[in-house]
Amino acid sequence: MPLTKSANLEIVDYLLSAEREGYEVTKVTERYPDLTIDDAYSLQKQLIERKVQDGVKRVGVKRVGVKLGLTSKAKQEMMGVHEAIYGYLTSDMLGLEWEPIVFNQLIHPKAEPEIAFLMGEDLCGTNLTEEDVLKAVKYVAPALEIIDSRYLDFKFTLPDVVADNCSSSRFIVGSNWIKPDQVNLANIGMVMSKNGEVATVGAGAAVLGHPAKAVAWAVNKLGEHKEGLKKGDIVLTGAVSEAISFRSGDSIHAQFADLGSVSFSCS
Ligand code: OOG
Ligand code: MG
Repeated sequence: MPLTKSANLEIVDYLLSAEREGYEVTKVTERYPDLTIDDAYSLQKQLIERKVQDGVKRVGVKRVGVKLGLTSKAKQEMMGVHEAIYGYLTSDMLGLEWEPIVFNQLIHPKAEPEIAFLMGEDLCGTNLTEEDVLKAVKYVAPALEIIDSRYLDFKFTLPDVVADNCSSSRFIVGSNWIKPDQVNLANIGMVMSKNGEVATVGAGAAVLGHPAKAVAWAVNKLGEHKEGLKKGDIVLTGAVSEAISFRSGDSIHAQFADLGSVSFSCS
């Protein structure tokens, strides 16, 4: 049975309050065990619309791009969810390398090293390939995503995580923007360190074989809902290794071969 309008509103409120106030909540599927993936993507859309509407009244929150999740084996094994997902990036999530992330605004954050794309053209369709994606990408850059599931102990099922906008919380893009044809994105190696010690290693190919292939998957999925990527969008193509937890006082650094590095500290 589809969710009623009031159930939709209630779940969106539930997840948005948990994010705003920084507390954990039980999974949506505990109350709604029949929640489908389609219901979950619809909840995600309503959640982003609400965030943008509420934000306009306060600080002007805008949609700025799309993120992919669970595109790597390492992440799928880690979370016990074996399917890729997508969510939205909004302007309030954008962190800066020189501005510490404030730990007490978050619940149980983790950092993920990712390759970011900046779109030079709109891209919409249901049959697009890796090559189509690469043609529409203007620049690639190193990035760190901070995920912070609103669910208890960071545990969820596929519909839960989709409804929660794929655990999105913050993201930081490094300042080294390069043209996509100047690097072999699948071969790029990455080392992520916490407080100067190596924490995880990965490579561009970890993301469904090639980050552009992962983006083609997401665009085709978005296309089924008559949506797509827009010129100027930032796309986080998915973690190239496991995520690592951090807390106040920690600093995280991801070094990508050919792409340069990106880092943040947490206050
Ligand atoms: C879901 C989001 C995963 C990625 O890059 O794989 C993600 C989660 O693990 O909480 O953003
Ligand atoms: Mg991610």
